[in-house]
Amino acid sequence: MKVVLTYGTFDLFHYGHLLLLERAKLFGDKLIVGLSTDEFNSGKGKKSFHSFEQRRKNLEAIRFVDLVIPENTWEQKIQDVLSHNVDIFIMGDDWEGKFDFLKEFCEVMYLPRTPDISSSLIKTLENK
Ligand code: C2G
Repeated sequence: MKVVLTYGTFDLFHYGHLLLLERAKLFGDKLIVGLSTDEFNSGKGKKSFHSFEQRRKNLEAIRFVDLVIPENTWEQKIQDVLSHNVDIFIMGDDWEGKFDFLKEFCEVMYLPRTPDISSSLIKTLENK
């Protein structure tokens, strides 16, 4: 049973998010998503449009997402990798290199982002 772990805000869920999750699941049998809480987001200087519960509902409806856990801090990743027996940690390549410290505990992969779509783009379109 290969376990894959990724993190994100997944606000205004879109095709780029879906393709990341779909590709991540291909590397294992179980995909765990660490979903940024509203409190953690405000710490990132991000205010998401959708609440944590709404963003979690979106993710839990996805066939290839097996478990959603809260992301409360930057520091929890090592603990999450160990407690969930994670084999592969995957993020989009806008994070290239940022999580290499996890290589001591699991494989680390960065996948190409899907171009031309983002939550912030959707927000600007919504304000038109
Ligand atoms: N993503 C993508 N293509 C896009 C937009 C996003 O592949 N067009 C990927 C990102 O690279 C990330 C995931 O989708 O791996 C979630 O993106 P965000 O919700 O923007 O996550 P972020 O705010 O980067 O938070 O501790 C890590 C953070 O929680 C990541």
